[in-house]
Parts: sequence; C-alpha cells; structure tokens
Amino acid sequence: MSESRLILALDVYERERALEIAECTAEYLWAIKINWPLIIGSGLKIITELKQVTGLPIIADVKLADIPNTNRLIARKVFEAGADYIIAHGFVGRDSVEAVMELGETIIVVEMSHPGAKEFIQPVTEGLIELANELESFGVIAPATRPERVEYIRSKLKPGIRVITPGVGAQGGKAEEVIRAGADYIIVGRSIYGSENPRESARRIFEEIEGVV
Ligand code: O7M
Repeated sequence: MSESRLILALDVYERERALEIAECTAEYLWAIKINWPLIIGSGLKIITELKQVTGLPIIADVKLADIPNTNRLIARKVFEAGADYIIAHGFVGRDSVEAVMELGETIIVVEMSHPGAKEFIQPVTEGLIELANELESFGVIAPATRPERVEYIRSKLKPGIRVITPGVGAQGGKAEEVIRAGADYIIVGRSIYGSENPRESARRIFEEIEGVV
C-alpha cells in the first residue's frame, strides 16, 4: 500500500467515539487533524491517546490568529501535548506566525474552502503565499472546493511546501480532482466520521486518490 495522502478531520466531541473512528480508519490515513470540537469535548490529552491508538501524526487545527505572545502561549501547550503540526492563520502578520514556527512545524492558512472565504481571505491570498514562501512553512491550507485555486496556489509556492486541502465531500470538493490540481494531502471530515461505516469510507477515498499523480 502506498503512503496515504488522506487526513481525517476528527470533528467529534466524544473521546470514545474519536478513538474508535481513529483506530478503524488509521490504516488509510497519513495523519489525523483535530480541531476545537474535539479539544473542547475531550481535552488536549486526546492527542497522546490518538497517537497511542493509531501511531499517526497529529495536526492541531487551532487556527492561531492572535498577537505573537498569545500565539506562542497557546502553541507551546499544544506542542507539549504531543501535536506534530499546528495550523495558524497568516493574515495576522509575519511576527504572529514566526512566534508559532519557532516552536514547531506550522501550516499556514492561505485560503479557505467556504463561500465566505471570497470576502476577505481570497483578496489577500497572494500575500499569504509570499509569507509561506519566505518563512518556508511545512505547508499551507488551500480550498478543495476550488481546484483552480489549488492549482494557482501550487504554482506560486516554493517546491517542498505542502498543499493541504480541506473541503472534499461534505463541502462539495472532489478528492481525485483536487489531487490532480496539485494537492499533496486532502482533509476529509464528515464524509468519513459521519458515514455509516467510517473505515469503508476512508478506504474508498484512499483508493480514489491512490496512484493519482
Ligand atoms: O470534511 P468536513 O467539511 O467535514 O471538514 C473539513 C475540516 O477542515 C474541518 O475540520 C474544517 O474546520 C477544516 N477546514 C475547512 O473545512 N476549510 C478551510 O478552509 C480550512 C479548514 C482547516 O482545516 O483549516 C486549517
């Protein structure tokens, strides 16, 4: 089996449910992304538990968007809890992002997947791509709902900076299409954890993108 390019967005509240879904889908995943719903519902200790159960990297999607000191205070606790990657907003400025990057691998949001992203974020995507290039972040977040934007963002990014794309499935993005557009990884939440058979759903998406170049 080739290395997976699928990231599970584990947006449930309950610890037991999270661990159960993580364990049964792990075989088809590259990493698990946790967001505020799971952190609020189960606490930061869920990171260690997920790692123990799956052995996978954990991406903490806390979307940091504060002054450097506050970003640093939050990021420190999240990395101490075992997160391998953290997600930060770039629009707050270089100093805020740098404060996070000093502590660990960082993924910068350069454009979002929802319709409202066109109002304020898309107009500044260009500058956010430049920021990611200058700081050489681990990766960026780009919208799977707009494959043409993924292609554009990929074309402007330094090689080696990963393009990570949420919005597949529930938000309308198509896994294979967005990988063809240049995404390194896709993020899928509801279409896996909300399905009747999360393992089977993860397997189907894994197979859909396996081998796509
Ligand atoms: O597949 P879904 O729609 O159920 O879940 C998508 C996940 O990706 C969910 O955790 C969102 O918070 C996240 N996400 C987006 O959907 N759109 C974005 O533009 C950005 C993110 C994200 O992961 O940001 C880092």
